[in-house]
Amino acid sequence: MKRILVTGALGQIGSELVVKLRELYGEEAVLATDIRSNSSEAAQSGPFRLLDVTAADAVFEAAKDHRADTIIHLAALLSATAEARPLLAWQLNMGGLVNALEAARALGCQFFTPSSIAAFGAGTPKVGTPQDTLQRPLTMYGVNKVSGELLCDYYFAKYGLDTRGIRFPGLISHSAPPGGGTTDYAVDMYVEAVRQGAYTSYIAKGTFLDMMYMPDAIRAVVQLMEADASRLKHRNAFNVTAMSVDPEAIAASIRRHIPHFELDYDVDPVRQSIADEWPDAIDATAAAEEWGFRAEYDLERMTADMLAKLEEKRR
Ligand code: AKB
Repeated sequence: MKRILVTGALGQIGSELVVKLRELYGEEAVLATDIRSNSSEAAQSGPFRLLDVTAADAVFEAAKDHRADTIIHLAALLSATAEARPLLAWQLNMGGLVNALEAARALGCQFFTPSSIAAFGAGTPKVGTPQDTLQRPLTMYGVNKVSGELLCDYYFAKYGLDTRGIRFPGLISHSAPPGGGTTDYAVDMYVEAVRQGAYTSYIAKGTFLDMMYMPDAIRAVVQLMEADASRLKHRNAFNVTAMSVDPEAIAASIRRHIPHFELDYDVDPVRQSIADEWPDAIDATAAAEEWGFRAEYDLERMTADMLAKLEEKRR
């Protein structure tokens, strides 16, 4: 029987992951934690505890009190916020990670934390970005993600801690909104398409980025955590993707359901320069070979589901 502690549980990934984990392992098995509470299903459907991940003792106590055997560490600032507040990003993203790893080490927990396509950077091949390649990002978030990957590999090599991670692309979901990311434009486009039939994108036409629908991302976490360790040649962290799209491709897909949808542009130089550093389309062969992951939602299937769910919410 699993006992899971989730940090950053009320963020974009956590809100859906906690619900799924409770479905799979039981409500009481999953302790959701976050710096603040809200009325979401993740906060209300099982145990919840306020937790600031920069407080090492509090992270350890939360994991110990819950008798956790697994820590899923999600609390972090995303790329655009991290670029605006780099020192805070270092303190939260790296400080929180090392505190969560230390709690996992002390209690012998299996460990998951997400990395990102932001872990690539200048000099990384942009198309077919390999699993193992040059990683020299120029953003604070990217620096945090590469450092985090290395730190998690270190805990595996040095202490035998069962650390596992995924380099997520932009994640698209209809429940909890993302906050402070560069790929958030894609989520905003769907929301505004349903709300007002128009969207102004801060990311330029022709900027291709990997994306994935949240149900695939949630399945990926569960599948990787349950994967047979003897098959894993990599650990921190696996490339995964479902599609490579630019704003025009998403708009064209939306227009198949909302023909009058209008897209225009007012490019934000900061977020555009972050996006320009990231790959256009990554190679996810290692995830397929080592733990059998394949995304189920392509752009058209995701668009149909997103728009239907957003419409349902408006009613
Ligand atoms: C962001 O845009 O910062 C995130 C990411 C790709 O890691 N969605």
